[in-house]
Amino acid sequence: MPKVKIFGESIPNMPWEDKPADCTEVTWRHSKNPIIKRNPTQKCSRVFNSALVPYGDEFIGVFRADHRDGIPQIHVGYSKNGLDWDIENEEVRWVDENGKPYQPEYAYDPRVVKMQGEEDYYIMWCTGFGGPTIGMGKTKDFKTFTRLENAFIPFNRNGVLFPRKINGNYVLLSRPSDTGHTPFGDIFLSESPDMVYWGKHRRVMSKGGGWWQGTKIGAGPIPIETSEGWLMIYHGVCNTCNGFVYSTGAALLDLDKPSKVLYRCKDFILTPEEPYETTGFVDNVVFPCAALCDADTGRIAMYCGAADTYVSVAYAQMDELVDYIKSNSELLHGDGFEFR
Ligand code: BMA
Repeated sequence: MPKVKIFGESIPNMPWEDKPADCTEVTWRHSKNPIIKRNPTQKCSRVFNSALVPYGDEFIGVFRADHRDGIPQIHVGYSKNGLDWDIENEEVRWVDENGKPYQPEYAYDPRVVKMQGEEDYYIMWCTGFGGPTIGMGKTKDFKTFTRLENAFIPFNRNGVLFPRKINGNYVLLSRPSDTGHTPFGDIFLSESPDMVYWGKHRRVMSKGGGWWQGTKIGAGPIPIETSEGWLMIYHGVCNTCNGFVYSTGAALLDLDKPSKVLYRCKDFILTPEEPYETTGFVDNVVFPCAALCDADTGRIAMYCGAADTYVSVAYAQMDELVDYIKSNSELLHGDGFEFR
């Protein structure tokens, strides 16, 4: 049993490999990465920045797939082991709450969560709405998909819902941005009683500190609830002569007031190193959008987009990761600054 209690489900069939004996890092990569390669279906030329949930005793994924015209849409995929995926060639077809077709102009970087106490799985993505912002939808069966109101007006990205209501409200992390390859950005939090009206905005965490996260940061997988706080895995970006570099970081947020940062690891926990991360459509990108965590063993499998071209998996152990975050923590001015 892990020392850190995980308030989540048992996922005995999740992907896992033990840490290699010579590994000195807090995370390690799946030995057969990338698990999704180029051209996985006729229509999809590149699949990356994607998410999944356990579904029965298998897994269902929502994939960001860039089509041959370069425009991204969300595709559903199925897997028995979380590693070998059967991705549908046709994109998700959304309808509004009256059943009328309501297809996003483009859709990228989806996250998916089973909301505690509800039958619905919520999907969030970056949607075209006269500029990028947070699209929101739900499904019970991954066959019919209903769009909800967009959470925000443009420009915003990286919308990530917590897996349960907190103090009676839905809680959404997001990263206000601009219309292009945004050169700034902090993680904010907003609350809603009904998934329609969002308010009580708070700034959770600001960019800065270590240079790897000096340009912008954005939430990644659905936060994982533990006895030490919400584990928030996120991406941090630095700017270089050759463009942005996307690494992965981790922090712990207060369980009742998640706008309050308890610990924030000053160092990245994953950064582009392997060829599939350093070379692709966009070089030097590791972009986590989902994490499976087995409550019984503390095993974590992070699903990352790699170089805007592939999907890869990296592993961590909850106890070790929490220790690492706490013993390398450095809060910045602005972290939880506006929490009340
Ligand atoms: C961001 C998003 C991500 C992408 C990243 C690196 O702005 O568009 O989808 O992975 O840039 O290109």
